[in-house]
Amino acid sequence: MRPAPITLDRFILDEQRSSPGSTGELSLLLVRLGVAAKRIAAALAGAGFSETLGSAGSSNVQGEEQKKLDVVANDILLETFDYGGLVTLAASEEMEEPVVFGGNLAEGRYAVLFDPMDGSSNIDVNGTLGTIFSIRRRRDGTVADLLRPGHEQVAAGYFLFGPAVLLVYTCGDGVHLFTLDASIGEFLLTRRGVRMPDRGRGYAVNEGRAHTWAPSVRAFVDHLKTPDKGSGRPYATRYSASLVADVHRFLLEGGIYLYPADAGGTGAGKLRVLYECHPLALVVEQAGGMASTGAERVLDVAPTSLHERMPLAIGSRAEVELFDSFVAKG
Ligand code: AFP
Repeated sequence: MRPAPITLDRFILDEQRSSPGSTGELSLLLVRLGVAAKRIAAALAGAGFSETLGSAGSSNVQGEEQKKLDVVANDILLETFDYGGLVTLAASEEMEEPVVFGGNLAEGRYAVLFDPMDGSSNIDVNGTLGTIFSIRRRRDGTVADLLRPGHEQVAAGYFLFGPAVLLVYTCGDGVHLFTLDASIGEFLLTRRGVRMPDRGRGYAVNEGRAHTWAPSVRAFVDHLKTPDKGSGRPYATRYSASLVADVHRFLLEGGIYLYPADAGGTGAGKLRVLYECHPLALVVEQAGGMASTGAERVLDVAPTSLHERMPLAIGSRAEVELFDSFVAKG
């Protein structure tokens, strides 16, 4: 007889049983995130005929255009956390202020941060998209609970909406990958304890913005493109306009994703510390990779405001260390 597939809920329950002192609340939250992933996947699949493609006619706190599906996914996630006494506070890239779940105030042990629809320029062209989430302990139930270094995350992960729907997460003891089996409507374990290759052959960066980068960043990217058989160069460009999609590729194949600071601007880059960088940094580190600002480990950064941005270099150890050495040389 073939072994029974391991569903997401079975996997999470087994993990819970093997961690002494666990209350089961985090398990429940992860199972609920699995349901949210299916709901968002259904909304994406039906967007072409339910008139949810295109702009919502509004902009988020950063002044970026909101797509209707940014709003739909944001609402689905808020509904996911709004009951059952698990989550006190939720903040997202799409909302100016965090939402406090009044009904959960007494018991909710967690605060959740998320980017509901990462890569939203891909929505209207049927490109790959993702949702990123970060789970933290609730402390005093205020925004200060969220402005903490990334290494304090209890769990983090993402959904990837590509040819298949994937759920990837870590609770700080390895990275596990699940694939949605649409025929039964369940996520099934496809890889336990994912390990990222130490080195890759690909890089992802928006080179159209090279004129805004510091000379050291340009020198690094030029280095990757300069042929040298011995060290596997030139690298291949792999940029999809979705951070989740690119990071997922490098998680499996090795390589580096970069969104450098705009040297002449704020020096902060585009990506949000809390909704994008911290959660993906935890996943990648747990798989043996690295995430750096060029000068600092991403997980050691504590932002001072909710929507703060940072430069990001994330991927295999060899390429991120090399990037850091280029930045250090100046
Ligand atoms: P959106 O979700 O607003 O499209 O941003 C996506 C993103 O944060 C990240 O997923 C991409 O890698 C990056 O921004 C794309 O930004 P550029 O359009 O500047 O290349």
